[in-house]
This record gives sequence, C-alpha cells and structure tokens, in this order.
Amino acid sequence: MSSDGSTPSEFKTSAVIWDLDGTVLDTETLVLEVVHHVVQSHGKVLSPEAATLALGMRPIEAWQAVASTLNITGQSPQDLYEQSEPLLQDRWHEAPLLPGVARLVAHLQQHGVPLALATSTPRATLNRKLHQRADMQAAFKVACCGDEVVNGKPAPDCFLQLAQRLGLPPSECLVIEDSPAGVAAATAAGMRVVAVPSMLSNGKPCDLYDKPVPDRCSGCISLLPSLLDFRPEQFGLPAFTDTIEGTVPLHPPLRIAGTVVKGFGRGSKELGIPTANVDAGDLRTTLAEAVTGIFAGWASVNGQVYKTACSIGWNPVFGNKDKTVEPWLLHTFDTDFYGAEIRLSLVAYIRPEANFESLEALVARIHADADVTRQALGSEAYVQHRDDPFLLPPPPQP
Ligand code: ADP
Ligand code: RBF
Ligand code: MG
Repeated sequence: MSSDGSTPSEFKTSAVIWDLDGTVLDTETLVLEVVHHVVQSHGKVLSPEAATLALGMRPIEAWQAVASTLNITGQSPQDLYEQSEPLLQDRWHEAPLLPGVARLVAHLQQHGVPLALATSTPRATLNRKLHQRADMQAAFKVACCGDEVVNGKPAPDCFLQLAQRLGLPPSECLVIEDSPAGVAAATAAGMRVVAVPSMLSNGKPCDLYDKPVPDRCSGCISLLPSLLDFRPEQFGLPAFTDTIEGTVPLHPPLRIAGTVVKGFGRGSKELGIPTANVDAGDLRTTLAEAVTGIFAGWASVNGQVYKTACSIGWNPVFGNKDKTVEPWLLHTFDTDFYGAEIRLSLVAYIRPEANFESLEALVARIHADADVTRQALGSEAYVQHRDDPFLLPPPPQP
C-alpha cells in the first residue's frame, strides 16, 4: 500500500477502452426527457418508478414496462418506441459529457495513451452522439459499435476486437465501464475494469457489481463514485498535475439554478450548518443522476454573489431517499431566503460524499471543506468564474 492508502499498479496499462452511454456521455437525462414527453402526450405523468424502468432495459422492453406501470393503453411498446426514437435521434448530440471525462480524455491523449470506445450503440447513432464533438471524435478514432460484432455485451466480442485492432494483449487494456453487463464483457475479455456506476439506487450502486479487487489481473479492480475520483497513477498511468489547492477544476463549471426550498430542517439545527436546499423539480432535467460529491464554487441569491461549499447527493450519513443539492453559503445572513432563486456555478471538485461515524466527524469535515473552498476560490483560475454571467443574468426585457 502507498501512503494514500491506494495500491500502486503493478500492471501495465497500454490503452484505455471506454464505454460510451453512462460513462462518457450522460444520455440518461436526455432519454428521460424524451420518455417524459411521449408519456405526457398520452395523458400520463412519468413517475420515478417508471423512470427507473425506462433506463434499465433495452428500448422495447423498457416501453413495455413503462406502459404497463403507467397504464398507457391503446399503444403497443413498438408504437411508443417509434414515437420516441426520432425525437432521440434528433437530440443525441445534446447529451453532455459526464464530469471528469473531458479532463481524463485530454490528459491521456497528452501522454500518448491510445484510447478506444466499446459501445453497444450502432455506428450511425455513435456518429450522431459525437456529431458536434470534434475533440471526442479525435480522441476515439478507434471504436467498436454494437452493429460491428456478432454478440453484444456481456459477451467479450467488442473488447477482444479492440485489443486486436490496438495490437495489444487484453491484459494491457484498462476498461472504464458503468454497467454490470459492460463490466462482465470486459472481464470475459481478460481486461481490468474500473466501474463508475451511473445507475444508482438511493446513491448506492446497485448490487450487481462485483466487489472490486485492486490487484487482480482481470475483472473489476476499482469502483468509483465518478471519474473525478480517477487517479491515473493507481492504474499505471501518469498522474494529473492540474489540481488547485487540492481540488479538481471543472471545465465547464457545473451550473445549477432553482428555488430555495425547505430541506430536512436539520442543517442549522443538528449541524449548525445551514444549507439552502434547491428544489428537486428544478434539478430533474438539468443534473445527471450520476453527479454527486462535494464541490466549491460561487452562488448568487438576490443579486449578490457568495462563496459556497456545496454537497450533491444522498447524504450517506442520513441515508436520504432523494438526492439533494445543498449549498452552504460562506456568509452570515440576517434572515432566511426560502423561495428565492439560487444560482450555482461550481468550479471545483473537493471529494466524494462520505459516511462518518459521528455527527461531530461530519461537521468537522464540512468545516474543513469550507476552509478548502475559501482558500481555493482565491486562486486566479477560480476567481474569474465569480463573473460567470450565469450567476447574474440580465433581467428580462419588458
Ligand atoms: P432546511 O433543512 O430547510 O434547508 P437549514 O437548517 O439547512 O434548513 O437552513 C437553510 C436555510 O437557511 C436556507 O434555505 C436559507 O434560507 C437560510 N440560510 C441562512 N444562512 C444561510 C447560509 N449561510 N447558507 C445557506 N442557507 C442559509
Ligand atoms: N452529508 C453526508 O452524509 N456526507 C458528506 O460527506 C457530506 N458532506 C457535506 C459537505 C458540505 C460542504 C455540506 C454543505 C454538506 C455535506 N453533507 C454531507 C450534507 C449534510 O449531511 C446535509 O447538508 C445535512 O444533513 C442537512 O440536510
Ligand atoms: Mg438545508
């Protein structure tokens, strides 16, 4: 073990193979929007249960499950699929990159590490998904698509084909995957896998993932909350050199806007730390399910901009049922501001959400996060985002 508790890699990583949907791209938010639209056109509302079904299966089976859960009648799963598919095809290019992807891709490219994509997406859809992303097209010139192999994941075909095309033994290929089927496929190909689950249940990866074993020569060696926690040196790759005061810069910043609503009433009371909870309804279509962690950035309320240390996630200490966005504004206010609009431009990643043995330990850690925030936001790279026009948009013209 090294001093930071990680195991330095004894394995050689000569190439990194990435899954696309849920690993490189946040396609889930887009799929949910389209499903929501189609469901609404049949007079129904997409419940959270139906939303989970919509994401967990292949399209026709997903529509079957959604239709039966929401009692949509007079439409076959095929009909619903035919209504949703053109909407998706028109919008795939809107799917955003997941946090940490752009940074890791650029870093590996700079160090000459070959990259490849192993995706179940057909080639034509891949082209649409990356249509407006010249950087990703350049990074992933080598790709194996769903319609280019006989057997899809969890079969190893796509990974084996890529190893051959890269001219490398599978043992030297590191795979980044979000889904259990993808992890199984890469494992069957004899590759080491870093799993970054995108489908969470109450903040925890579903129990379909193997427990990671860091020093095994194939299979899941690491399970990460997000790619912002990926430390290349743990996998035999060059370390990042871009951290600022121990934080990871976010390009672009994570921008979130919404109404301040009542939370659990325990921030000030139990912890002595007020957090302005952002309305979940405002977040649903703007914030990927997979985005969690503790961030530093700028917040605006009532025309003023403040430093903020912000938690995004399920608060493992309390085991919340729903994900919350909770900025602690590093300023003393005379009154509360429920109902106000709050706008966040989060510029730095501090750490993943964690569980703590006591409330005191949680409180101490949150104060340490605030210290990191005050310190880091003083640096030039972060100060400039104080003027992010997103924070103080011009008032609408009459
Ligand atoms: P709740 O559980 O309703 O979020 P909290 O105890 O966390 O209650 O208090 C949060 C509320 O306190 C915010 O919604 C806001 O109106 C007010 N508030 C006062 N000072 C701050 C601050 N420095 N940062 C965030 N919210 C604050
Ligand atoms: N909750 C957790 O369960 N684990 C954490 O690691 C955690 N970190 C936080 C860091 C910051 C900067 C803030 C403001 C909050 C954090 N919280 C965390 C959330 C805290 O539990 C929550 O704000 C209170 O429970 C009030 O709802
Ligand atoms: Mg709160």
